[in-house]
Amino acid sequence: MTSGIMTEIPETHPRRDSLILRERLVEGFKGGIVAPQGLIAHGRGEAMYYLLGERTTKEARIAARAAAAALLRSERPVISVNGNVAALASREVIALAKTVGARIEINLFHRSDERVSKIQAVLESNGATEVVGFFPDESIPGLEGMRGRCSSEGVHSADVVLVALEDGDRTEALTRMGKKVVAIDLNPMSRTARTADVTVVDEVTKAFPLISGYAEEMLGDEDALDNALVKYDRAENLGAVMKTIASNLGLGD
Ligand code: PTJ
Repeated sequence: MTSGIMTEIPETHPRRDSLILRERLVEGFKGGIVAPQGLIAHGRGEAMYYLLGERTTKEARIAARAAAAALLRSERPVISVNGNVAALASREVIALAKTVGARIEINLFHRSDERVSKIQAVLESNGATEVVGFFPDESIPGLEGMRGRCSSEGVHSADVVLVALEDGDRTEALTRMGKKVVAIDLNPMSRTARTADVTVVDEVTKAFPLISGYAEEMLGDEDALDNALVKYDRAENLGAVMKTIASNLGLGD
């Protein structure tokens, strides 16, 4: 869903990749997919990405391996999608869902039926088949209003939920429900990053293909799955990410 007036970005522009993501979000906003607040949330992500050196760190790779293993070991994995994720990474979400056999649930912080159906249309036009979320018939205890609604066939009955650009309240509520949470979040200090069982600190368009790649590589290899999970320690991983940021800021150890 585009308005067809995307700003042309020169091939040679040094910040081309970043500008393309901005354009996708602006298009998503104009098309009613992205909430206005989503544009601000992206700015926060951009700032964190800049501090990380705008690259995929070794820690993100270790976490992405563990994320892939958690999803492959799951009986009922669900990928939760919001407006920003749909605008930036619909195809990447669908590819991962197919690889690990996950359902996709649309879960919005600023929910409206209109936005849910637009996001569903975008996902389906990109090949998604099992999208739930339009009729949320269950609740996430501790989250009030529409924000706390979810689908019985999706998040409510999932054992592992992947969230990206997620609000800390929902991440905490999901872990209280006993879900294993895999998060993609560029801010290693966010509540989501510090609450999820596995946190991949990377840009969402990079993180999804990274997790998919590891999932394909480890499919059916139980030793590799064990190894990926044993090698990951969230506190240690986030600590190392913080050190990278400190070093990029010239703060040393
Ligand atoms: O579509 P809705 O209604 O569900 O609303 C979604 C937003 C994004 C508005 C909502 O979830 C929100 O307000 O998110 P927060 O609390 O601002 O959290 C967003 C987190 O994602 C922050 O920690 C950002 O650093 C991080 N982030 C932003 N852009 C990216 C990102 N992480 C990975 N990739 C990004 N492109």
